[in-house]
Amino acid sequence: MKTRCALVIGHVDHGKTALVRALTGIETDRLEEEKQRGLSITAGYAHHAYPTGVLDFIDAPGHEDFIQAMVAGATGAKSVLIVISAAEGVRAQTLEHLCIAELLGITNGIIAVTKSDLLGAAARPEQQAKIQHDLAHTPFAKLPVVWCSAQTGEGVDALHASLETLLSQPVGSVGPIQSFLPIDRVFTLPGHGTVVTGTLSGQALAVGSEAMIMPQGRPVSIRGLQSRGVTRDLIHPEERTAANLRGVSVSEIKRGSVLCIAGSAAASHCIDATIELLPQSAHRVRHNEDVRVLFGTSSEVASLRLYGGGQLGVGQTGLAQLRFKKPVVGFAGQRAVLRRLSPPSTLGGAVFLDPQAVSTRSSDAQRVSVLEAAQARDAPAIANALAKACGGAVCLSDVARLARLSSTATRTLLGTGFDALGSDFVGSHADIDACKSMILDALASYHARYPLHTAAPRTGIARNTVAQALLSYAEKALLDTGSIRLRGAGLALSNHDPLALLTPQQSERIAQIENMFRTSDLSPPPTQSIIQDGADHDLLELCIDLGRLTVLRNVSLNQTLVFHTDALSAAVTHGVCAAAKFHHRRGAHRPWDDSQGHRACTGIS
Ligand SMILES: Nc1nc2c(ncn2[C@@H]2O[C@H](COP(=O)(O)OP(=O)(O)OP(=O)(O)O)[C@@H](O)[C@H]2O)c(=O)[nH]1
Ligand SMILES: [Mg+2]
Repeated sequence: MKTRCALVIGHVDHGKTALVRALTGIETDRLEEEKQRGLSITAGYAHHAYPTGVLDFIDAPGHEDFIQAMVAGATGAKSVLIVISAAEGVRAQTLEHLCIAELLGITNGIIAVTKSDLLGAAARPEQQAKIQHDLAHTPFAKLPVVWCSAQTGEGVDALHASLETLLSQPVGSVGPIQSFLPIDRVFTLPGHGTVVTGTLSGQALAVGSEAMIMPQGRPVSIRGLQSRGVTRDLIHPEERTAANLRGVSVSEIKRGSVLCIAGSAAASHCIDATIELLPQSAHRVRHNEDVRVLFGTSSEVASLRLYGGGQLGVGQTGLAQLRFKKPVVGFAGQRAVLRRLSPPSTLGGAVFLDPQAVSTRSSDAQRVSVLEAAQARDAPAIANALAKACGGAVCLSDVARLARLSSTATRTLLGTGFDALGSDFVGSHADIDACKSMILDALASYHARYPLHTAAPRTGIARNTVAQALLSYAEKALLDTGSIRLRGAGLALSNHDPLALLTPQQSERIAQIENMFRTSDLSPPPTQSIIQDGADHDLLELCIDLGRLTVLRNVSLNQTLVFHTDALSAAVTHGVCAAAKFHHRRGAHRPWDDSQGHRACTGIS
């Protein structure tokens, strides 16, 4: 069954509520105050079933004091029913509502010229021409026009016929990837508990789903669902939804909270966005200016931090970070309305690029590159821009969020230009190759500097701009191809051979040192008695690195001795443990421990 949600907008008192009542038989002004004042204050909800599907109507209040309620009502709507009084024509709030609908990306729909009973047939062509003239500069100029009257019922059938066509009209997808229900009402139903309502977007929502109330991060489960008063197991996107929740009380949920699938959204103080100021706005915005941001059912104050600083003039577009005073939750692609704080007026709109941004300097050029790629929804460009900002290892879920794609679709789009570095990280071939070259260069220069060291310590290899995940991946690739090898805890170029680099004098001296340890069997001399200078120390270390000498440390006596490896092997072969023998001789109470490995002898002198 097709469903569509139409936002009913127009100037105050032009007859929106009366027309919705005439179309659906449902009274949307339910508050006592609304009935007494004859004025809509909050959005009202009604629906009508057509042979081809069901249309939900969100009746927005027309008064300019209730713009916030109008924007909250617009959440989830994909079409507009523009209501214009035949007697008055286009007025200020008509234009402001149209402007907000355009900022929210809702531009398809129907124009109903209502209260036709107040205008004689002869005057109608002129009024229609005037209305079309007044709308000429808007994207709504070409929408079908239906004359009607809630009072007499004239044109209501024609309006129904026109509205039914909305069900089959395609609209651009600006929804979230997963189920996302901005909450517009919360109440307790006796015998059932907490119920929230809203217009669903993203994916279908099912009974039993493990969900979350955001930004509070409150886990809840969905006990029951209803749409238009009918109990359902599954609700589809764009349908009005009432969800009975387990695990949360009414007082924990605020207007502006969102019901979403657990783990699918995260709260943040910062949202990066494209900002567009209306050409007709009377005000420009300055870097760091506080503005009111209306999005979903939220209305929050944020400091508008323009990337590049300065100011944004009317009719201009720029990138900005919205810094909120408290955590908020949105989705990439979500549209928002920006309002001046005082006196309130609509400044322009925003399209969220990254709803989980972190606080960023406005001069950060790398972040601007990421956001420009996000504007184009170009997954490889986003990944490359992120790679520059985060050392080459890019979190796949970050790319997916910014590209507004699922992880699977993102991985496919990144294609063969990227390798998986770990469960959720990817790196470009260019960055992987650059990292491999960096490792090879670093090892070559280490070997040139310390030719007698068998390996370079790993800590010295990476520049701190390289992500650990990328480094590990490149290292493993070089090990797999045999370009480098592991030596103890260090790395070496495979062709590095310290013995081949010894001078004749060094070769002679290393043989002497080795021989002294070999002949002393299991009673090795203290190393201090053998080592004469720094050059000897390097040769001793080389013997240890090559495994010709072995370092053993007595933990409890805090002693370290060096044995010739042949002596230890012979002892083991003859069933006599060198360690045990030494243990007996020295009266040690703890076994020997070589857990520090060969390089542990670095401190011997
Ligand atoms: N003559 C005539 N009066 C109408 C018609 N439709 C509505 N009205 C009257 O116009 C007034 C305003 O109607 P509403 O439907 O409350 O207008 P609204 O646009 O919902 O007003 P807000 O929600 O406050 O912006 C009421 O007194 C209605 O009785 C119509 O078709 N013909
Ligand atoms: Mg009304």
